[in-house]
Amino acid sequence: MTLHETAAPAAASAYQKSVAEYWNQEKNPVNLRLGAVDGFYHHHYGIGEVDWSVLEGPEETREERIVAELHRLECAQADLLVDHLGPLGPGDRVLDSGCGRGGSSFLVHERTGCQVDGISISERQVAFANEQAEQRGVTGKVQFHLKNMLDTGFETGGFQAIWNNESTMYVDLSVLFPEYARLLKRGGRYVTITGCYNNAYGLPSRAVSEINAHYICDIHSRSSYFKEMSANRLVPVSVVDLTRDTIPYWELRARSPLATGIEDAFLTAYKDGSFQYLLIAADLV
Ligand code: GPP
Ligand code: MG
Repeated sequence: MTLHETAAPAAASAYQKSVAEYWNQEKNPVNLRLGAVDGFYHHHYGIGEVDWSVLEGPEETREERIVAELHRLECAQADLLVDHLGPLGPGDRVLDSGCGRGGSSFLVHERTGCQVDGISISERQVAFANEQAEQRGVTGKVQFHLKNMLDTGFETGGFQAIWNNESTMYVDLSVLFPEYARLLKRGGRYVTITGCYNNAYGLPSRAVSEINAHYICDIHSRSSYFKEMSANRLVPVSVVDLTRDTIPYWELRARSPLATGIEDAFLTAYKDGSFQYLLIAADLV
């Protein structure tokens, strides 16, 4: 592996330190209980129709059924993202930027056999994900690093694909995309699934601001993605509005014992049109 380690710490600014601290402390059952279903620990939301029958049946196993159903919807979201990464094989290297506990990285490796590097500014997430890699026997094929996605120190042109699964709202896109234009091979693929505020509607609504405060993030406008991509040789090949597909996940989560308190803000923002859940896939030209 060729790495040019950066001298700067992964979390350099006061803002980045507060984000790292949030994720170092985070132990939400809605993430840990879902991950324990099959060992894919995700930090993103779900898509697809809910099987509402999970709320019926024996009371003692109700929570277990809800956990499995929320996890199924989150896995469907990850599968959709991987579907957009383009053809990948064991000879390819890919980057999971903002990897969380590594769920998407392991899925990509399992589906394609490619070498995966995941990066996070949270020491705990990186340690958790590397522990998972060891348990799965894929150390050396799937590796996690304490790194800042704005300044990774990885070699130029080494990656066939890069993705952000709900992590671009923690960084300035005008700094992020030049780094991706450097890291990707020419013709390589970038995919993001993200929540963005709908600036056809106006500035961020109160519900969007609540989401920002909850996660210490800064949700970008829809147009900023396209503006910053086109400024950095990233040409969209697919744009999928997943807003309608993610609402059922939030409806079920709001009615589950694993709700964290942010469910109503998501439902309000998605339903009033001020917020959109988008997949954007782009090629580096
Ligand atoms: C979910 O992580 C994603 C984020 C925190 C980034 C914000 C995403 C937006 C679309 C605005 P998680 O799975 O750790 O969150 P939770 O604990 O709420 O399930
Ligand atoms: Mg979650």
